[in-house]
Amino acid sequence: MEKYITTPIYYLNGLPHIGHAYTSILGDVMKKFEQMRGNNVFYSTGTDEHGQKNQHSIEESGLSAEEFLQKQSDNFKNLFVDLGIDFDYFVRTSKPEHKKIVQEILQNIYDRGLIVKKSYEGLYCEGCEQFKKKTDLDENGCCPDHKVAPKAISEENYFFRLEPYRQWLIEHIKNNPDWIQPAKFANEVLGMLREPLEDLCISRPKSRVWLGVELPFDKEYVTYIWFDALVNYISTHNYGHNPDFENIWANSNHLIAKDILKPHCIYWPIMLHALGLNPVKHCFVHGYWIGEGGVKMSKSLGNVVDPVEVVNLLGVDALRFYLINNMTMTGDSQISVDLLKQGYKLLANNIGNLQMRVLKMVQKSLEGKVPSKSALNDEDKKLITDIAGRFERIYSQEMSLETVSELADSIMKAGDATNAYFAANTPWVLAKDPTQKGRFDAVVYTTLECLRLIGLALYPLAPATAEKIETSLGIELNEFKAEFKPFELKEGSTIKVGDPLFPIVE
Ligand code: ME8
Repeated sequence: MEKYITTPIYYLNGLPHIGHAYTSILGDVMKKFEQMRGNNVFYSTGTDEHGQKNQHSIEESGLSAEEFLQKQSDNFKNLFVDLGIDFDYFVRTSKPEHKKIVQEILQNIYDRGLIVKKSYEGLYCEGCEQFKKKTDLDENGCCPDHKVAPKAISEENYFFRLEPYRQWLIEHIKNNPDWIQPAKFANEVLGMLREPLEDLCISRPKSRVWLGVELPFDKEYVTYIWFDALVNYISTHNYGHNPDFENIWANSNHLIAKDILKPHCIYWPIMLHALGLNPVKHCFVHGYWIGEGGVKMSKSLGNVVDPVEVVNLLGVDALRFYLINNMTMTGDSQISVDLLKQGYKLLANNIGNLQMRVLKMVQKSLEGKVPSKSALNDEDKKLITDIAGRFERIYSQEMSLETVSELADSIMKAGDATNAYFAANTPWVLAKDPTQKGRFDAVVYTTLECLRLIGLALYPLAPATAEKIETSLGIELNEFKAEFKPFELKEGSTIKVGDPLFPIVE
């Protein structure tokens, strides 16, 4: 089956940070997870290159719009490549192919009388690129996310009516409980749908915003950034010109954080419905990374986690693993360089240590060859089949936030169980006693076989480490598949002791 995974497309007014890195890593983890299950996946991520916020940054930069957008977009793309993210398409909304489809969609709904022009007064938050109601603001009259008072704006604009679709959307949420996951976010959307929906302002006069897609029916205006940006999910597959489009869309999955729930779960499904398309199949919503101690990350507090710094210090795989293992499903999650270092140490002490100890033993006492499995006892077999069974069960499920987090957790648990088994069976004592040769072989085989299964399961989260583990066991894998058949490690294969998986860092 072909699956389609998307991330938000990110604004270019700053450098990519840990939050952007997380969602795009999550998409890659889900892609690899599904590929291991035998599915084809098309994965897109990218940058949102229009709107007032980007426009102000261009004006401040002294660069031309094209130069600025290229430079900033490359920062995201290069970081994602460095993080091992295997995207199939990098969205840039400044591409002509995308702009053309935005205009075709606008013309379509305009011709069908779904857009009206009227004058409007409202409070605009540039940070959110959204109009705000007074009830959306905090006690100081500021946007709760950006802590800035929105600007009063009065102008003539084009509007798309959302209210006629409200009841349909409520029914869709109720009839499709796995659409918005976790369910608490579906409830949040249902809460937003309790009140009538205001018309969505879909234009901006060029006198105020010049960075955008021109309205096809009025050259004095550009398209509202959200209307333009959301279309990326279908322009990527050449909507309106691709006979295979509906098949791809039928298995689509959005990954977003809670900050952009409303555009994705209210504006976007209604836009799609107006076009005669179904909403995305699943919308996975995650919480926010916040600084240690529960404070918001901010430059002034000096607690912003820079993904490039973390990669230089701890490597890509430790960052990927930490992010997937530590995002809680229930709320926000804390992150700092210190917490990441602790996560790194846990990995080093668990999987890193297990691999090094057992391989050194094979090198020293078994001439570097995988020993026989002929004398495995019930305890050995149970450890192996339990670990294989747990991974098998996880990989039998479809990808979701819960599945990938459960995967990370089960890898740590399998590592703990194997380390405990190794310590309890004292193979270094058995090695010295020739009468215990059968037992020694069985303990070492069991440990190696558990390590093989752990390496296989680890691939989506830490691909380079997974490859190193398999190679160290003498296995040449061209492709990682979710096949957790136990006792597959071949007797007599030559192991390779390489560098530690997670070397000590200062
Ligand atoms: O909203 N923790 O772009 P954006 C976790 N262009 N994830 C975070 C995060 C944090 N602290 N900060 C950001 C936009 N993210 C629009 C999207 S889509 C059609 C248009 C991630 O640059 C998370 O995925 O503000 C969040 O939803 C997204 O970045 C917002 O990125």
